[in-house]
Amino acid sequence: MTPRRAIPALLVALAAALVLAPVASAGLLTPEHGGSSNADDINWLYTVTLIVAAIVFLGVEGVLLYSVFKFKARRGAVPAQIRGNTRLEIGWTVGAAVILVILATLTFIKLDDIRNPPDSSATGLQLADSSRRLPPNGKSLNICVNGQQYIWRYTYSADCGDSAKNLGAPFSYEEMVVPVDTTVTLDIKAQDVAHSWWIPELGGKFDAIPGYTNHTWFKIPAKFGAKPGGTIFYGQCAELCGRNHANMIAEVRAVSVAEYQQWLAQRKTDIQDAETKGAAQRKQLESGSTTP
Ligand SMILES: [Cu+2]
Repeated sequence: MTPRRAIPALLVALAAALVLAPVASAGLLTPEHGGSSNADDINWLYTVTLIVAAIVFLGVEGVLLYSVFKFKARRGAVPAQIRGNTRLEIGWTVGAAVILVILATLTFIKLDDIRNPPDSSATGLQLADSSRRLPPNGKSLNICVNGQQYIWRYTYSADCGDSAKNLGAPFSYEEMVVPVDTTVTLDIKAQDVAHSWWIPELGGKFDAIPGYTNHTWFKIPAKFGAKPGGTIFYGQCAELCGRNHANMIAEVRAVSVAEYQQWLAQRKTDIQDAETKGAAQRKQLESGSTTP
């Protein structure tokens, strides 16, 4: 390909990459949402800001293009000067300030809902202690999230700081199972290096940093738990944490409250069985016996 042809081709490829980049990781133009009210609020704020920015962009570009073509002058001609037009200058200063105040006000109103977890519904579960930010009625379910190179571990425990309580608590890797209609609070930690917990449809990214506990929450509407097996929300570690970072995926499976309780009980039994079998095997090996 000649350089003359290569340049337009490269420009088209660049434009396509820029247009398609958000599609790869989020919604078409706005953040993914629909799984939790905090994600919906983030999406709403983003959309409002995008619309205002688009109006400002089109307005400024429109005036610019209009001026360029309308007042096109020959070389050496002096265009009309608008410097010193007090009314115009006050107009665009006040206009910009008003836009800023409106966007800031909307953001602060929505931030409260994004940051503070809402109540669990009447049918939701209560399995958390009071060490973190809780919904107004204090009813929520807590799960400990631990980022490890290269997998997420979830411990289903009300108190993530108390290792004694955590010892017998059920756990799972990669897939977190949660009940719908329940405010789920997460204590997010990392075991080795910095990771980032991110399920796009359930809200923003939260850093998992060694030696520090981060908190977030989500509440999945009842409709997602209606079908057997529930609904799966997919995510990916969002912090470059090493060579297998790309494989550090995460899933949140939302099921009905009854299905969750059943799953949790089964999980407990399975872990206990595995531990008992492991202990028996170890004893056998240590005693030097080869018979099963
Ligand atoms: Cu990572």
